[in-house]
Amino acid sequence: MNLTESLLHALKAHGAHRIFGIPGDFALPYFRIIEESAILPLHTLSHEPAVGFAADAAARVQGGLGVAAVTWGAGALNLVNAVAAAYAEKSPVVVLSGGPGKGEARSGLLLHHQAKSLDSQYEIYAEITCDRARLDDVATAPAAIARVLASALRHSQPVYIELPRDMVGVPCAAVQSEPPMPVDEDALAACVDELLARLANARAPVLMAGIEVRRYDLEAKVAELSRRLGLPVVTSFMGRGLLADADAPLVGTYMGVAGEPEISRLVETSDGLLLLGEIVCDTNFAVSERKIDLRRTIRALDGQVTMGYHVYPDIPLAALVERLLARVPATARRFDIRRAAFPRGLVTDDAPIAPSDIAIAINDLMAAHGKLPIACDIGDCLFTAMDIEHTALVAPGYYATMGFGVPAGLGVQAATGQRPLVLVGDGAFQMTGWELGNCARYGWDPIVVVFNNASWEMLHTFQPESRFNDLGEWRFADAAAALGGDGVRVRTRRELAAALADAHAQRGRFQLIEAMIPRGVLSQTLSRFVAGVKRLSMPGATTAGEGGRS
Ligand code: TPW
Ligand code: MG
Repeated sequence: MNLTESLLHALKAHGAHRIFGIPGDFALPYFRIIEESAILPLHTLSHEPAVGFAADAAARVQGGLGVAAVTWGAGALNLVNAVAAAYAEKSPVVVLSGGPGKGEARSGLLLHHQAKSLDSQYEIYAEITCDRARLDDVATAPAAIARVLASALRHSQPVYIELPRDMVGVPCAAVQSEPPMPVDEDALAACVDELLARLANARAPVLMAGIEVRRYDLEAKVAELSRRLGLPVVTSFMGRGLLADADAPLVGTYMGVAGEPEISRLVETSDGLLLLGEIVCDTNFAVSERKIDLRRTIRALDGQVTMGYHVYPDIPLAALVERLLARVPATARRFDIRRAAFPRGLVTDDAPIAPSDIAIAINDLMAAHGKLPIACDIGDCLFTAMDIEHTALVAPGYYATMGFGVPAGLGVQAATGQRPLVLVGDGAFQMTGWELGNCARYGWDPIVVVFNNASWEMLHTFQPESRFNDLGEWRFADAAAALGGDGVRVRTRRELAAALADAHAQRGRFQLIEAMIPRGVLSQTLSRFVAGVKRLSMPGATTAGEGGRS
């Protein structure tokens, strides 16, 4: 076995199912071994950001590890934003990068793709990964691989592995996985005691499920726990899509002033808010009407549990949830949760399309034909998604990078085999929509809805006086056939409903629906979100809706 095969077997053993990548000369040797060994399938895409987003989404929906394989310098540095997104949102993406061989490092010449020094890339990645290794010694490589992959799974964050190009074929021992980290049972017991006592003393406890619940594959267990504890469950904006198919008393999504008032009241007046795996960030909490006093919450995140001023370090979320389940007896307790109904029944007339019409049309489609997983970009499409039935959703809800939606949809379909629905704005589609051209080679056939308002509308809403947020009106639907799919541009609600039905009926080619939305027409959630952000955190700014538009 050579070094690359040893690495590929270890990736597979740690839960990697496929590799997304783009080669280069520093990467050709290890890409050859990826292809010829066939240990993991390889999907090449067109631009490295998409490689990162697809690998991230695959890890989010399937669990295990996502793998993004690139060349040194131009490739790996193109991937940085996607890996930063995965770091922030805790998606375990393994970055594989080729690298200069040892001899080349001593040549005295600057190497192509070199930024500042031969170590620049490694150091840049130190900032956005939780562990790293350069495999320049076969004696230590197996242990280094084991350590790095264990770190990725333990922290649910990206890691970086560099393969010097003269090392990839060198004979190498197999990787022995690291044993799981032991948990201090006494600390765990004390933590669970205190947590249950706090919940028992609370008048109105609430469980907020965050993304770590999904990352550590705990959805069914957390659903069971919430039933046993009799806790109503909400997700954050970022956690939307969690527990969509679990039997949990899920009330809905907390979005402060942007969301449903009843859910906001439930969360903001709770005296026992249990934040399980929730990233405490501004998109989740900055728009609270009544500021949530975090000292009064119970937080389990990043392998530690915090209650008031008590911190229990080294308590993995999985161990906490399992111990809670062991302590809380199973009851047949059932309680009614009033969940707001999502809008259905699109009026199929000749009125122009508003974002909320797209949500209704999708709810109608899923009611008729079953749910589809959604990959969503940032922009009004993500706020619109809050009006769509609970279904599996991947989206950059916190890091908020544009360009995620289309490649994430490809990652979802590659990983799950399910046909995804991609929701994306025209601005974001300009960034990575081109990746749809890769669908034909792999048999992927996502349904893509482009919210085309010829605008960076979300930015326009924050700063209506600026004209630079107006975009050209690109004809995206016309480009679909050239990329191997079918495209249609729709302007009315009647056309929208028909286009969705047609797209659903057509399998085997990607289906692009370009929904033309008049500038300035927003989803209600985005309008309330922007107004809330301005009122609560940008005092003095003009409010949404002010300012003219030509
Ligand atoms: C990689 C900043 C946040 S939202 C937005 C921008 C430019 C406009 C999105 O336009 P789009 O959607 O896609 O047409 P909509 O509904 O607002 O019209 N660069 C990156 N990520 C982010 N978030 C930005 C810039 C931004
Ligand atoms: Mg737009």
